[in-house]
Amino acid sequence: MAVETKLKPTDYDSHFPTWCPGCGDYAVLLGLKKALAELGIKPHEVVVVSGIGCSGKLSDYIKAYGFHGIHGRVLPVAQAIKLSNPKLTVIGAGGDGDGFAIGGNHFIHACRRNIDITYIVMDNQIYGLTKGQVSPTSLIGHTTISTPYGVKDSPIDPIMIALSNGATFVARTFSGDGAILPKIFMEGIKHKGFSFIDDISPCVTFNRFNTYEWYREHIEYVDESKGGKRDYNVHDRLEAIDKVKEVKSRGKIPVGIIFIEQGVESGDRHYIKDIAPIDADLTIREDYLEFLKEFE
Ligand SMILES: Cc1ncc(C[n+]2csc(CCOP(=O)(O)OP(=O)(O)O)c2C)c(N)n1
Ligand code: SF4
Ligand SMILES: [Mg+2]
Repeated sequence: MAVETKLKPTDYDSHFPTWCPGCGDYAVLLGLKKALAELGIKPHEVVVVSGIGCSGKLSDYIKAYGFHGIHGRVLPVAQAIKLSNPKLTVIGAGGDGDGFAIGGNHFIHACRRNIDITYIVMDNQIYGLTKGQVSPTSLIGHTTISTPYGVKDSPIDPIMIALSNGATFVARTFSGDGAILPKIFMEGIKHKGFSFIDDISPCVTFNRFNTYEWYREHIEYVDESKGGKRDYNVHDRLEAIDKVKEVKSRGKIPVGIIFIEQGVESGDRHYIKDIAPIDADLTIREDYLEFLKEFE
């Protein structure tokens, strides 16, 4: 009889990362390995799809199937993989530039489609890989190499975008509190729909304004993860939106599990439920071959 051994985070070890020492992305990598091990999801059952940026290297640093895609296109690829083979656990990973600038439209549509993938954004409020340009989450006044007189535009709020466009699991983590990441990642992975996790992942090299210390002064847990207290119904979308507004009105950044829709299934509000997975019905392929004959 085969003996099942419990998986360990090291079972997902791949190349050693080339991120700068202290980069917040290390905590995401370790948190993800711990979450997958704890859930007993084997490396060959996972696909990590990443975009371009320092954060996008994550798919190279974890032993699993991987797709290091082009800038801003994490979500279409990740959703297509999940639809093609629903048995796989699909993780999307990228940066704030990747996901909210060039990939911003995909983010909105992934929220409303509710396909069962987990999307983790390593949000450092800067373009790290390209050496420190402004990103959609950079704060007003922040001077960067592309905004020498300070950022003029208001930052976007990814949590509010997710909440207002129908995402069914919305959370924020902070790489400075690494111990909390595996638990929230596990909840996101277990959730049967689109899970969005905005990880505050400080860039210690190119963002000298939003440092670990700065975040420690500004974050506020909305749940019991770390010293906080839940004082609203996490399953009520409008209450979650009100809570985020209230925390922000005090100049704070809400962190923790912010919203979980109950009773949803992947793609429940869409035609997607009716699409047969590729391996489920081989007649699809036969039809396709018939179709191709028309062009011979
Ligand atoms: C189509 C396209 N435009 C621009 C770039 C250049 N580029 C590479 S990474 C990047 C931004 C990375 O920022 P972010 O997504 O926040 O990731 P980080 O490096 O901060 O983790 C840009 C603009 C590119 N690779 N492809
Ligand atoms: S440049 Fe910034 S985001 Fe990139 S690895 Fe270094 S600390 Fe991390
Ligand atoms: Mg970034």
